[in-house]
Amino acid sequence: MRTRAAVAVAAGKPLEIMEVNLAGPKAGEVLIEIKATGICHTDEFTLSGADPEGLFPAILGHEGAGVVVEVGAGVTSVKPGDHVIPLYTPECRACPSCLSQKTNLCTSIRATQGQGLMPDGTSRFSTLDGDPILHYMGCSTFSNYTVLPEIAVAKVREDAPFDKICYIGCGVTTGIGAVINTAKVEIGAKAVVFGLGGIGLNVLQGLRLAGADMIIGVDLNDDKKPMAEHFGMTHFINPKNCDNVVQEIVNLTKTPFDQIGGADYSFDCTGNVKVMRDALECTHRGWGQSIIIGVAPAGAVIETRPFQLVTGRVWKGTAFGGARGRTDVPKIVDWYMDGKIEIDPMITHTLKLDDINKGFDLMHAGESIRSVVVY
Ligand code: NAD
Ligand code: AHE
Ligand code: ZN
Repeated sequence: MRTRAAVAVAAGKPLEIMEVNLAGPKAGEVLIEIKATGICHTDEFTLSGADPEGLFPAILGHEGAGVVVEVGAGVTSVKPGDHVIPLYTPECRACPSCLSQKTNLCTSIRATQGQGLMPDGTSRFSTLDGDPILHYMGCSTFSNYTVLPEIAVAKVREDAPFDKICYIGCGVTTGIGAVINTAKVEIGAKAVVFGLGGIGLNVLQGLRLAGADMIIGVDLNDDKKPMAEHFGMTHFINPKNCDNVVQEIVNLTKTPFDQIGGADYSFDCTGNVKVMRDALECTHRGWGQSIIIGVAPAGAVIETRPFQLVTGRVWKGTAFGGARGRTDVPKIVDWYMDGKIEIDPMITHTLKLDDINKGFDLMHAGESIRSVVVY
């Protein structure tokens, strides 16, 4: 079949909207009509050329929602008409990682996914001249129709709006999951969130759900403050107005009883390795945990004095918020539909596919939280 897609033709170039060929689903695969997709900072990261795994030409996008149109041989868990959210972290329930119950990082198709290919080592997308176009993160939601492995779709309820729940395909689940699954934040905790964008705001609402007492937000952009307060931030620091962010956080978290100070938990949602260091070093001696969510460019490394870890701080990372997609994503859709979590205010812009590059411009200008493309 033919479908319209935004194609990343080369690093640093705007996406090109064009008709492409899409081959039907092979065994174990499903054809999905994407109804809506968010634009995540990770799409920008790959398009910019900073991603060591970035390959071109490719169809980016990994934060979608849509409807199953056709299933390949042997597919049993979804059928045409089912509403689904594509999963860049699949859940096969059979690989060593899934069976370990220690990680959400299913490894069954990771190698081909990183090469922009379906599990059989080929692409379903091609130009009208027949040249292959690569998949991205196994999802390619910047195409109106796409093919995914069955193990990489979460079936969700049919009354949930596509233009909101697409965000659960990455940002919402990543932010809330980092708090609940990875950090396991407890009631009364003091936490710091670095970067108050599409991920950071979801960390904030995760912290509010978990019952944190003090929620400090850090961002270079003062305009992020009102929305962050709406999602539970209790204190704001702009590093531009402060000599030493780490010391400021230590001071804020001190009490008459605890003169050491430091956050119980911190979260990096910037992808900046200097910020990651501050995020670790502002946590409490003896028990502070810092969770890296941000994705850093090729070649970037994190550093700190080992003494920071010797004295009990823990550095952790999280992908997709530690969520097991087929199991957890339908529950998060229920949380949204039941009003336990909010999504609507974070979707600041809704665009047509033809205007998708505007979504990247808005992100660069710091004017959007999430832009969503509706097909
Ligand atoms: P975003 O652009 O919406 O937000 C980033 C925020 O960080 C902005 O508000 C910006 O002003 C702020 N910021 C930038 N530099 C800063 C600094 N030095 N100090 C303080 N604030 C700073 O991006 P997003 O969609 O929220 O994504 C955030 C990061 O998370 C990206 O690196 C993205 O690739 C990554 N990410 C990771 C996962 C995962 O599974 N680990 C999932 C989604 C996104
Ligand atoms: N390809 C990059 C790493 C990108 C990355 O870390 N991706 C996250 C999801 S970001 C979603 O917005 C992830 O899931 N990582 C686990 C994995 O297996 O990719 C690089 O540095 O090579
Ligand atoms: Zn993402």
